[in-house]
Amino acid sequence: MLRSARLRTIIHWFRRDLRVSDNTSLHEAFTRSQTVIPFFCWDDAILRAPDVGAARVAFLLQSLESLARNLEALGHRLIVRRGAPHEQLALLAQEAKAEAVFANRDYEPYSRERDVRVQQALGAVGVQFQSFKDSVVWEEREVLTGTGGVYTVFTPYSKAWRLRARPEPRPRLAAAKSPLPATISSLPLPAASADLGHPLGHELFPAGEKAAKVALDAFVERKVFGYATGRDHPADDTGTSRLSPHLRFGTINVRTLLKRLGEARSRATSEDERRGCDIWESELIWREFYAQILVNHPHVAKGAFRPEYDRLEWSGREEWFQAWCAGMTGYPIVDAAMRCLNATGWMHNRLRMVVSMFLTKDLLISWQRGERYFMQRLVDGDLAANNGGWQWSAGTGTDAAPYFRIFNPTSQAEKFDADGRFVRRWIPELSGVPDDAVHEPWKNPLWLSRGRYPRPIVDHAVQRERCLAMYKAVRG
Ligand code: FAD
Ligand code: FO1
Repeated sequence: MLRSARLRTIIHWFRRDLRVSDNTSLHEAFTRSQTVIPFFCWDDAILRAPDVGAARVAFLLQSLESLARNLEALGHRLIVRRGAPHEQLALLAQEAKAEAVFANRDYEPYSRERDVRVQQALGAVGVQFQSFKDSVVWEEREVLTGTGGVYTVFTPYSKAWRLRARPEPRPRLAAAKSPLPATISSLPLPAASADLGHPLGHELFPAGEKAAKVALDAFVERKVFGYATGRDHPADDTGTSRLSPHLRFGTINVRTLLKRLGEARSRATSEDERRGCDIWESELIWREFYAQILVNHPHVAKGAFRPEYDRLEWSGREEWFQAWCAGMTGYPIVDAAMRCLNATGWMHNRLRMVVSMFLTKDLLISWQRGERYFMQRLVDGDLAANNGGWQWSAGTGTDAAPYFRIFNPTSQAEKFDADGRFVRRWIPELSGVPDDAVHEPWKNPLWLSRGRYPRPIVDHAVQRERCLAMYKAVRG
């Protein structure tokens, strides 16, 4: 009924879709009403959660500033309030005499519970709540196996995903049909993330819809063609798109990415270039894969995908965890990656794999502690992707790397940071060490005595055997 009816006033509730272009719910709210109220609610339940950190709060705040400006340029006005969303929405809907609240769906356990509360509170005051698929191309139970089951292995999932048509981006929001009454008040946006309890100790990752477009343009115009190899070199800041924070907060949508990727692929002039495009598409499919794992198997947010691995007996020491967090393990590639994360909120995918394997399989510390630390620090921290990545590395997940696949941090470093450029950028103590020793400075004690760089806190070969024994114990 709601679908065909045209309403007077609809609230579009922004959560992690902070853009005016290619936004399903916003577009629907606009076309189905005379007045759309763009709304954001500061939610203390999220802001005070233990896995939320300054990098993301600052990114969110800057993206909201840019969203507010973009809306204003179109004659719309962003309304910001603070409190429990179900209370704030019910109040605003009554105040503005809105008939409905529209939002784009999110699949995290908290979102789902929150949205049920919102629907009930709105229902109690006669306001409808409608949600839309937007952040993924295919959600929940749309890509299924031949027997109607949920895929738990990536390769067949991605094959089924690729067989389907790519959706077109939605139209950009148009100019407001009528201005919002001045009586509808809004809180000003805080000046800094510190005002929301999250002081940022480093530079801001470029945020907002325009920054997302700049990153996408730069990547699909050139770098995507070399992605097959370019994606594996952490010292190259442009080898991957760096769009993950934008996908995470919806300052750009995957439909727009796929459209631009399709155009780039048609311009490719070699098999290698087409391969680069196809591999990049696979990464976007990984994102969807983990989103549908989280929604169909929500227990992964609390434990191993394969429950037998909840019995693993992690024996790593607390001081090893502290050394890992601080980038002081004595393994240069691990330490450089962790220092980069701490100083910027960002870490390259190859390094995320290296440090997560190292924490779980060398330091024998639970993947869940690493998962939490990443969520606190990452600017793109996303429950589904982060959990999927950690469980992959720990070997406890869906497409898990088998438990006996254990990266050797030194060979990873020699392969993917051959000249030590990345390591030197983050570990000034190793600046004078020659290239052929930079990944194993302990082999020449002179290098260690010059700076204050530590010896390795564990021996990889010894820990590898311990790790195998730990996993075998629960596999019976
Ligand atoms: P590109 O290489 O340009 O890829 C394009 C997009 O595809 C990314 O922006 C991202 O949205 C998606 N993508 C790429 N790889 C993956 C992947 N393996 N899983 C899911 N989506 C992927 N990604 C997050 O977005 N948030 C996280 O919290 C997160 N935590 C991770 C933790 C671990 C332990 C590991 C191993 C990986 C994690 N990833 C996470 C996946 C991946 O590392 C990042 O998406 C990627 O580094 C982002 O860089 P980019 O935007 O330049 O990626
Ligand atoms: N969404 C909100 O609607 N309000 C917030 O105050 C808010 C803060 C926030 C902080 C860090 C972060 O990573 C995400 C944040 N989000 C916020 C977005 C959040 O991911 C979505 O609301 C999800 O739907 C929650 O599950």
